[in-house]
Amino acid sequence: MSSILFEIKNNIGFITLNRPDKLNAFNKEMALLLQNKLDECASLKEVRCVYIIGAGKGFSAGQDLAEVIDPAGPGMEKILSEHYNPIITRIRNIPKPVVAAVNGVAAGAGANIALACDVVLASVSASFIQAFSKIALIPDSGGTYTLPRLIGWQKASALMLLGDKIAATDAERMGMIYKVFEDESFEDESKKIAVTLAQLPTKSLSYIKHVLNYSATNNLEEQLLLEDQFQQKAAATKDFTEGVNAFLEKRKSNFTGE
Ligand code: T3D
Repeated sequence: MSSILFEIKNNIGFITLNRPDKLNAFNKEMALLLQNKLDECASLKEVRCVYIIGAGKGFSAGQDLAEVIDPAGPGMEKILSEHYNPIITRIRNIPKPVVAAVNGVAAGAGANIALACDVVLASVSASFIQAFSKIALIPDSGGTYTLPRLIGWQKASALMLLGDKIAATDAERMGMIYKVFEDESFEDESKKIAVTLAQLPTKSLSYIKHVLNYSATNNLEEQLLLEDQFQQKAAATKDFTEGVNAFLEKRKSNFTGE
């Protein structure tokens, strides 16, 4: 069985992290396959949204710790540069929305991969752990960039130093994630959000994502210029014409993603 399952349905690329016996901890194969599937989603026009979930009861427990000490393993010096960093840059740069459907525990790199996604949803029994300090590592996979921007410096600092487990409902309250759903309805509700995203004007969504990527580092003037530039591009899409016509004709828009 592959460590990543993949199917395309309703214009959504469904990616399942599939090492349920290890709470979907990442080994080299799974990290490289995830990169590969994200590339496939980026290049296929029919994919207008990406949805990532874990198989079984967890989302992902981060790095497979058995692999780290395996002499035949990839080696500590390569794990970030070749496994996780390319996953995070792909998630941030793919010109389509990426949904993290956090169905259970998300720890270490597993948590920070989820938090790098555009819309983070969780089941009520899910949890988030910056587990790194517990094994004398530092947060990676963009965690030191993403988490303070999501929940503020103080909370991020405490969570990273202490490695506390945060329940999904607390994560939602802190602004770490978007929404929590009951366990029983989680897959249905999270997939509904992916379906909605896949029917929205994909190019404009990619421009929103691009402009947001810069908001953490740009000053206001730079950000206003970027908005101006990308608003021109959005206004030149077919979907903008369709959106305005649909509004004036009092009908539902039929966006094609162009
Ligand atoms: O080079 C580098 O390493 C740099 C990269 C770092 C990136 C990172 O992600 S570092 C952080 C790595 N992750 C962790 O430290 C988390 C380790 N796991 C846990 O603390 C706990 O498993 C959880 C809190 C996530 C969940 O606890 P619980 O009680 O629900 O489950 P469990 O019983 O601990 O785990 C179930 C099984 O999954 C178990 O296997 P077994 O005993 O049934 O055969 C456990 O060993 C396995 N598992 C869980 N996490 C990992 C793992 N196996 C390998 N690696 C793991 N990370």
